[in-house]
Amino acid sequence: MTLPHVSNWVNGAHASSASHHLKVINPATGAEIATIDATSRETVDDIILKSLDTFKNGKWSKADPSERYAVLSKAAVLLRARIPEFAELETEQTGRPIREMRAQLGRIPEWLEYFASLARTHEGRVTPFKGPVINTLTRLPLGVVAQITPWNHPLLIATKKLGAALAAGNVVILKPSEMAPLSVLKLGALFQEAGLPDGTLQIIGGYGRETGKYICENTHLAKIDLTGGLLTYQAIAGKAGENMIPITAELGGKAPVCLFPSLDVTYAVKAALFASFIASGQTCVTGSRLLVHKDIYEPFTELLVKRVKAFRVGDPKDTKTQIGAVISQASVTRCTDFVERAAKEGGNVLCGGKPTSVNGQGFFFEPTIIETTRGSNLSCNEVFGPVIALIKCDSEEEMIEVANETSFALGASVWSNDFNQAHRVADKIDSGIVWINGHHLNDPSSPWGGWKESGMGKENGIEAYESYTKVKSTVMNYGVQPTWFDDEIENARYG
Ligand code: TXE
Repeated sequence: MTLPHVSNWVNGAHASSASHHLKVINPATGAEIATIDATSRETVDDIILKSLDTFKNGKWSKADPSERYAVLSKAAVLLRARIPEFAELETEQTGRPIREMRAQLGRIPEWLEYFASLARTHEGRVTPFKGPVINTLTRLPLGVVAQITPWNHPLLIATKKLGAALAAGNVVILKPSEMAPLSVLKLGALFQEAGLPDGTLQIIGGYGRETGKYICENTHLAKIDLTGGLLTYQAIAGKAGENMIPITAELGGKAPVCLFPSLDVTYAVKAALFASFIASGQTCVTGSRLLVHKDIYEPFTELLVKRVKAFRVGDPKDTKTQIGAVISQASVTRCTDFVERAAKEGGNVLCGGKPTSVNGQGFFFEPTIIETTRGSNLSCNEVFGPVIALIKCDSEEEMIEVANETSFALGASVWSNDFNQAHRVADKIDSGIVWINGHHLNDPSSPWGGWKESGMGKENGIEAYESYTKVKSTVMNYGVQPTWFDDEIENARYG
């Protein structure tokens, strides 16, 4: 059977197929579902050079903000109308349950609406410059920017990044993950229908270590926006540094979920399930460390294990399925390795712990809870799968210490009915995002990004929009005389 091939989207059309292809696999069945281009360095360089011309011609980079608003708003309408189709495709290429994909995708047009509104309403500034001088600050687009996106939320992350970059007037080179590129490759035609000038959004397929690397090494880029692993950041940072290309990096995490005794135990367990097992634990903010106060630890653990054992692991296309596949065989192996090492370190596997399958196929891993101690491998390192560390803490102080003792600092949640305690703890947690009595909550207006090895810079919000602009300072003098070199002038102003 010949697989459908989806070529790059370049200059407003699907380009003719590249000489090398790569296969996209449905992780829930192991079946090959499509091929995409494995784009060569030569083609990447050519596309970026043409994109530079597109940026310079000003059709989008100098378009009136009201025009950018109109295009992005229309793209939101078009996207909203196609959510059911996109949700099915996301499920097919990621193995995530259809109920998750419908819920997640239902909100992504909001990102385009938000950034459309920012394009239309964002204002420059006038500084309090001394004297008869007016200083205006205006924001200009950066140029040709690269966006390197992952497989776990293919459309959400691409839409977040695109919204900000396009609203600000940039030309975008978008490289989706080779593991789940199909939905993102469909965005080109959608934005074209919305009125985006051809060549403003270029979507390029390929392996990260090849095509991704070629893109990030190109000297014409004005910014790189990566969501991916620390190793990927480290692989691109050197060259980008040499080329003076700034990077926004949204990397991994090891989010603590701090559960205090003022909580009803049933509620605390529901909180933990939600924090830990969305996307089979494959999100950067997965609540991968359950830090539970000793006063509720026993009943909490008993109920938690009961609920996790009852999860419906199954075919992601089935609306009843709660836990789908993980992305690849490599991910299954990684989960297995973490479980084995945790057991060797004295961890207690309370449930799960093994690879599994659905209808005898696919890459699945049993939802797993391992009782462990602070400082263990599982407590400190990211699994990016459904293997969750459970840690008993004796006090509020200990919980804060444990929460802060990994090299990551992206997301964290604090669950307590004691208002003062919730704020006190949230205040002391070292993390880019802290939720109180919530987890995973996300909004286009709310800056999203971590510190330490979780990355730098923000997605979402005015911060993301501004990170796709450069500031121009225009200083208009209406009174300072250029008398500096005149003879014997007192109090002449120089600066
Ligand atoms: O990401 P990769 P992977 C983290 C998480 C996870 C780890 C590995 O910690 O365990 O990353 O996941 C492209 N030059 N997150 O292997 O490889 C690649 O093609 C340029 C966190 O899937 O970093 C893809 O488009 N590009 C995260 C993108 O980088 C390169 C979501 C991400 O892939 C490249 C996913 C290179 N040398 C993973 N190598 C989150 N924050 O949600 C790879 N790429």
